[in-house]
Amino acid sequence: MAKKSLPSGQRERQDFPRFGVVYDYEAPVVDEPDIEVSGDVQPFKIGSDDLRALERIEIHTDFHCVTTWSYCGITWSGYRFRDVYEQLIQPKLTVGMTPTLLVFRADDRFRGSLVINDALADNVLIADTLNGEVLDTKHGAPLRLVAPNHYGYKSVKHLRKVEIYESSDSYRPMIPRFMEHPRARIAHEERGRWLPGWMYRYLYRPLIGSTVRKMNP
Ligand SMILES: Nc1nc2c(c(=O)[nH]1)N[C@H]1C(S)=C(S)[C@@H](COP(=O)(O)O)O[C@H]1N2
Ligand SMILES: [Mo]
Repeated sequence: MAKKSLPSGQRERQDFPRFGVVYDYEAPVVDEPDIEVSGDVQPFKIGSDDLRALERIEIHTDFHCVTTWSYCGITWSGYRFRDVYEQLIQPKLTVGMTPTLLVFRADDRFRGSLVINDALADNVLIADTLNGEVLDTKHGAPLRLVAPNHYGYKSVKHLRKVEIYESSDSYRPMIPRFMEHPRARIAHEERGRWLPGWMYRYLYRPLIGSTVRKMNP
């Protein structure tokens, strides 16, 4: 049988560990999570009922962390971010306003950004289930962004806020700048901003084991 091909520099693992930068966080149980929208728009909230009125979709995909581990064969379900944007956000924007950058903020203080066209891709989801189970703390309860074409750091867990900006000038990434690529497309190995993609593989690989142990005690 042909060997499954992974994106450049990625290695498959058999488990799907909790991973990331913030590890001392327990997601509170929230029955009806909402999402705040702000930035260059009058702030408002998207409620659980607003989300439920949208089409529920399911995607089958692999997950690729920038540190080079991949976990294959995941099913996420939730709401297509493009539907959220077109039906719930766009109508509130000032006419003539042209968003370029979206910032996603999490309850654990993590944040990530996507340029608008990447956020509106067909397979970007606000997910609330993983492999048929309600999302747990480990993988981003109660709602998480899932952006499968991008390295894991764009898939913000515990999503609380979406900020809409016309300019990306004032956005400060949470992770050090050289580790944050504005697009982070897996297909182009855009692991970070300044060094070539392959170079980050060697910087990051030694950190996987200790991070997995720290985050999955
Ligand atoms: N809120 C939040 N989202 C986050 C992170 C985090 O620390 N906090 N880490 C990111 C990174 S680097 C990765 S690889 C994935 C890991 O997702 P997982 O814990 O479901 O495996 O979450 C991303 N989203
Ligand atoms: Mo990651």
